[in-house]
Amino acid sequence: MTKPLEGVKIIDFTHVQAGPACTQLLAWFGADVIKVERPGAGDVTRNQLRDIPGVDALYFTMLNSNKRSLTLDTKTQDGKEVLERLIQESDVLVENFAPGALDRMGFTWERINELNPKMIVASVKGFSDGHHYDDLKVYENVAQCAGGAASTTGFWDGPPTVSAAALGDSNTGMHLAIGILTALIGRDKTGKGQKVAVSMQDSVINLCRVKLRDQQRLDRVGYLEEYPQYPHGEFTDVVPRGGNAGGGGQPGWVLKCKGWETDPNAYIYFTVQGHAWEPICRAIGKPEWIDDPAYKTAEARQPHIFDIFNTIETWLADKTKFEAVDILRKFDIPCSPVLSMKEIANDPSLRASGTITEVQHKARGSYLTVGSPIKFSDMKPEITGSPLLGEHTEEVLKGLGYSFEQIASMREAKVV
Ligand code: CAO
Repeated sequence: MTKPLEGVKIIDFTHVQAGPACTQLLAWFGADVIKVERPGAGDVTRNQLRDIPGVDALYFTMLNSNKRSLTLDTKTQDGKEVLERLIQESDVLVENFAPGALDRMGFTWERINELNPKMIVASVKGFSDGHHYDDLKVYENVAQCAGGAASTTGFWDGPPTVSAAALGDSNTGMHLAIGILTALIGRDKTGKGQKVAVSMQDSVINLCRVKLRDQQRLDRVGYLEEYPQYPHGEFTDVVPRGGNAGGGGQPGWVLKCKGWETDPNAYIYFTVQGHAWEPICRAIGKPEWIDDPAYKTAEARQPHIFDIFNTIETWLADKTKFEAVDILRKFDIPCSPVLSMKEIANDPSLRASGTITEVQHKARGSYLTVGSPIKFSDMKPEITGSPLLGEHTEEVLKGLGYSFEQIASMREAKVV
């Protein structure tokens, strides 16, 4: 099956998570992604949090599938020449070095554009160009704090909290992938490459859009009716942390199910959808609430919404989270069990759809990874194992016209 990005050649100058998540996605869809790594060392995640001594860590294998690996010291003269040849025949260069690193290496946008005017140069940085923090190095949690996620996540009586979801890293990589694909379509029309830049702060802010909505509502009316602080608690002039409240007009909360005393994930998320009040009452055995003026409307319910949640928890006490959802789904109530990573890893539906997939790796054997969350009617991305460090160095250099002797001498000089 031909994949849509076949024929697109990508120089993958990325490391850690934000950049690799982007190029991995493009590789799944058919792009030839050549990961350029320092000889002898490679992407730092190859060594981070290893579970098998001497074998690439899962941090690396789960973010670098379907790629080729070229080792190259791009600070040497020979290494720069190899990179120049690669640039001349590639479509996209993706990087997420610290600010200025590519320029210091001698590959400014102007130089790359001179070598290949059709080249798209895509970058992830912590903060956008010109921002007063644009010199900072940034990792995931730094971005979550800078992007408004941490100040609005957690409970009101606790500190700002970061999410386990990679809002700063993988999310930024997904934004960058959209930017690259847009630039590729643009290039079809203009024949010219361009620079595409995404900052981690901006990508987090993009996902915190509803919190900026809330700040403006708070500025205007002084309270936020869907937050647990309303109507009994206090609001200041900044959006507070709302615990597990729903972010829209539908109140919701994480509720205890049977076994919560010993199982940290014996919970469901329960949503009180306004127009579904009647089925909710029927589902939880409270038909008398349907027409009770104290419960009938969302406004009437809000002052005692936590009493309502407590009543639902009483109903849930003898049901596992899966049993509860099986009952509630019949009443069309938006809900889900709180799933542990173990449950996700073994979920038959996720295995069948390819969202969780088992991949073979030359040194580690099989491992689980997250496959494509994007499903196509005409393509099923096949996820292959990540490359060993420098596995494709010779193949790539030969493709660039280097002879066996030249490659051997570069190896000798530790250029590759
Ligand atoms: N050959 C020779 N040199 C290479 C090379 C290669 N193949 N690959 C990288 N290098 C060099 C870089 O040129 C840089 O050299 P200089 O500092 O002398 O210019 C050096 O290696 C280190 O790069 P770095 O500063 O990017 O790496 P770091 O570990 O110090 O910082 C990080 C890591 C992630 C904080 C930083 O890269 C960064 O802020 N990136 C942008 C934001 C980002 O993507 N963060 C997400 C990371 S995922 O959590």
